[in-house]
Amino acid sequence: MRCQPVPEDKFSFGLWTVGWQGRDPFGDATRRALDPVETVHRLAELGAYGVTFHDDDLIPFGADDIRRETAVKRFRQALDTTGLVVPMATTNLFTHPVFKDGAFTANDRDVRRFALRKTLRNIDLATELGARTYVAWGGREGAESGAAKDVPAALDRLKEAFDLLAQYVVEQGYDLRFAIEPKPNEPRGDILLPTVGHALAFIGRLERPGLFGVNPEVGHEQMAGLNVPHGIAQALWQGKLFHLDLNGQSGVKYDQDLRFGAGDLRAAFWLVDLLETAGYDGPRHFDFKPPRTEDLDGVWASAAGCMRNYLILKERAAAFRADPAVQDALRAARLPELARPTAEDGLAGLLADPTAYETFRPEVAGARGMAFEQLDQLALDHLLGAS
Ligand code: XLS
Ligand code: MN
Ligand code: MN
Repeated sequence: MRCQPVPEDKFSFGLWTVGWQGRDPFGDATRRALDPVETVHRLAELGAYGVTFHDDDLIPFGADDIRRETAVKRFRQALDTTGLVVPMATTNLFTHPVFKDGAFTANDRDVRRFALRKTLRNIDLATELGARTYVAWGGREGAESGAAKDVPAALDRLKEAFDLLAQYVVEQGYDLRFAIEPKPNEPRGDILLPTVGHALAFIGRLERPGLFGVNPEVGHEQMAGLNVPHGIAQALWQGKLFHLDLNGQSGVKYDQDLRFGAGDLRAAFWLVDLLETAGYDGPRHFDFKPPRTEDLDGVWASAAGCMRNYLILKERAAAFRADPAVQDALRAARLPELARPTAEDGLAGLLADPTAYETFRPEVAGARGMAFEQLDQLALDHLLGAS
């Protein structure tokens, strides 16, 4: 089994992931800050192909033009030296106190206008560095109390913001698409567009829906108690999986951002199986936080673990699909039948078919076993390395 990542695997990491210093609501930083240049070199050594960033990860908020240019130049040099690419970038619209009531949906109009300008500025940098996807996570677009946010008005403002961003991209001739990242809560009590489903429905109301897809994060869907492979399967089915954030989460609790494979391992297995069989060819992007118990050695071990676990699960999922016993079990579970249209004879054929109703025997169909347990046990055997 190959556990050593190579650039063709398309593994990418955010600067803010390995760079997280371990500051949480109850404790101070446990690690020093990482220089983005150091991060680029370490990620390349580990076998990643890409690095992503928020504007403020690279250029400190409020930096003057000279500091900005220096930071970008050093970063670009590190990319050139290592061959790492920047497939995606995003905006920090949540750390500075100015965004305490949100950015594109802040009640204060001046804050909304500033948020748009901050985003447009970073879109220029993102495209300069070669990014083709721009992630939009509305971390503070939400509320803690009922009357504080007029939700329909906030959705109008969110639509307005995305329509303006898309207009800018088209007018500049940029080859860039937006991926909206849903999350149910944290840091706000409730966040707008809390799940993949909400985001997909919202995209349909935008002026240029073709430029918008989703960036589902494993843990975010699980924070809402949802089945993440199912959500991602629907995004793929709708042609909207523009990017994704892989990580680990143990059930409905705070956003753990564990390394990929930690937390709900079965969900990780089915997700890798889906991505590898459904033709997704985008980056396998890790958005995780090495726990604050770790020193920098632990940080890099954790990053390597994300990629290693993906590769192991990819091998296990492929072995599951290739196993003749699994193929028999899939037939026994009648998966090929699900792929067959229900009424290829059309509505008229369906209405004229007595076997569909008049002579159909529900008690016989109801008594048929589905053979799912045998199939699932085969999956578990493969996941556990027992086959
Ligand atoms: C936070 C989000 C964030 C986005 C990018 O929960 O996952 O890191 O991915 O802003
Ligand atoms: Mn998260
Ligand atoms: Mn994320």
